[in-house]
Amino acid sequence: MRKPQIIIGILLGAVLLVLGACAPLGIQISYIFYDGLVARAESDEYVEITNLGDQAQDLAHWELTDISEGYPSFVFPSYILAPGESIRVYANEYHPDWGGFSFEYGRAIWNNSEPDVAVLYNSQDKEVSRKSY
Ligand SMILES: [Ca+2]
Ligand SMILES: [Ca+2]
Repeated sequence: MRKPQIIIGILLGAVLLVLGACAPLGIQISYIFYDGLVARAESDEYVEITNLGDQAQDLAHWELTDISEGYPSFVFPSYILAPGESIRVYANEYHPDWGGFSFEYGRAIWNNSEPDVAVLYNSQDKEVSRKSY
């Protein structure tokens, strides 16, 4: 009675593959507020990053970049992002309630008519999340 065991083995493998694909999402770029209300400079544009996983993550040396132009980039200081928590990286505003992160960029970053792509890299330069709008 070998065959049932092989079939069960294959089924188990398939289940594990599906579970792997549904693994916790971890840290994600959850939203890009690209059409700022502040005229011209759009300093209130922001990228929101959310911890959808179940583990806290230190963002030290993580990097957020507009890869459509290749700039600007923001490198995070040490900050523990708790499960379920969201932070924002503003174009050029300071909002302590959202972590107080800013590109400190004098012009609009996120193109209103031709969507840009934001990418988040971890401290090993590995892509963690990518989002457009
Ligand atoms: Ca914009
Ligand atoms: Ca841009």
